[in-house]
Amino acid sequence: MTQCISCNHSIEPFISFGKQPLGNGFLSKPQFKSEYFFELEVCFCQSCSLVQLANQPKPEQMFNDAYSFFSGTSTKMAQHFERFADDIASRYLKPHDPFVVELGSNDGIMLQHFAKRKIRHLGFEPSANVAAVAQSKGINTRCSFFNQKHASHAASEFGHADAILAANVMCHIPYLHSVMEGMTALLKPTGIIAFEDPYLGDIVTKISYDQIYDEHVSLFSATSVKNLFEHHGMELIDTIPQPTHGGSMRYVIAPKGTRKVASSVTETLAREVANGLGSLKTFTRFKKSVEQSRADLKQLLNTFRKDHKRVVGYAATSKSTTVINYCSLTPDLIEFISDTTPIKQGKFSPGMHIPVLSYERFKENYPDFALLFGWNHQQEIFEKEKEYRSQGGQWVVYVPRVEIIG
Ligand code: DWN
Ligand code: SAH
Repeated sequence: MTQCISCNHSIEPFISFGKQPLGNGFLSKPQFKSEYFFELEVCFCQSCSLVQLANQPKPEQMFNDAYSFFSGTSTKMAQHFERFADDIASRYLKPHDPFVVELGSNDGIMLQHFAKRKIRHLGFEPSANVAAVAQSKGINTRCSFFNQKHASHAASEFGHADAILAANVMCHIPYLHSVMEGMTALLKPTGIIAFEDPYLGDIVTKISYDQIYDEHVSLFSATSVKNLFEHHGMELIDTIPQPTHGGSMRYVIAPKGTRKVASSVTETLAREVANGLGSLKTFTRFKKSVEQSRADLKQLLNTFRKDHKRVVGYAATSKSTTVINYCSLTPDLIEFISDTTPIKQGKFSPGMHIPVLSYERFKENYPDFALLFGWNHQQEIFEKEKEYRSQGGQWVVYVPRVEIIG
């Protein structure tokens, strides 16, 4: 891609992470030989300010019947989605027979709260194995990608939606205009769209470059979201920062002129200008900080190896794939990665092939250092792992900087 997926303007590359495998491409030994790699390069659009990948694997390569991320693996995220659903229900749903649609509803972590209240709902979830979990809980889930065609079919089958929701999904979809057309066809004239994604502002300040991997084709800011939706007669009416995924932003959108625009929108847009999120220079500086972060992490892990310390990765996140491959973290630096997701256990990490083992393996034999790949869940994990620390175990984090937490 050399043109912006939002506005078609030409785009400027500013960092490459080199050849990278699929972020969630956990694999077994016989699959090593045929592993897929692509160049993970990131570009900036000077016209609409969207930060985006230059290339992305095909959606079906990433989202299929063996998708390895199940939303329900974090209890704090489960609470977050309950609050998200409550907020939408109280602020935007009419008392009479409302209808809610969610894109990327995964295992039903959010829609279950509408289902419980007997609110009509529909999830679009292309990854069949996670969709099946939602279906087994009685949540109406269509196993397909959301696009213009499927949205129009849903509108004729179920009627128009009062709210269209998405969490950590919009940033995954390259065919933005098909999604926009689908949303406008499906939404009631009085309806709203609310979606949240990792926020570009946080990624830049925290140097959380691991939010960049195959699935995340866009890194949104309020400016780029506003520009995208304006093309389709929609208006950004609220921006609400979220602590999830290391710093996210919830965007609320409505057909132009139908609702009051909150003062947060002007404030967020102004802050983005002040923080240089519309300037290529910011991203060339970001590249330097990313390189420094890599050097610091490698140096620390090399010292541990020299001192014969045991290092284990904690949580085989999709994000860890970028860090592991960009920093060349080989299995001699990290003994294994502990993860609670059964589908990942017994497999190997994408690219560097570090074994992924069960959480019990971590508990049975604490390492000297645990490298926190699930840094966005730090609070939840530190609460759970008090015992590890009390026995002298130490954490290594790399966001916002490489440091040891004893
Ligand atoms: O955008 C995306 C977000 C929503 O989820 C997707 N593209 C994929 C995925 O990203 P991720 O894998 O980086 O998400 P998390 O939530 O940071 O990490 C989830 C992984 O961490 C799971 O494999 C489970 C594991 N985990 C663990 O082993 N112990 C998580 C917690 C909280 C734990 O205590
Ligand atoms: N909303 C959940 C899941 C996020 S992971 C959460 O925040 O925890 C991203 C999800 O989007 C995956 O379940 C993936 O299968 C789904 N997805 C990817 N492309 C999609 C598309 N075009 N339409 C709907 N869902 C999509």
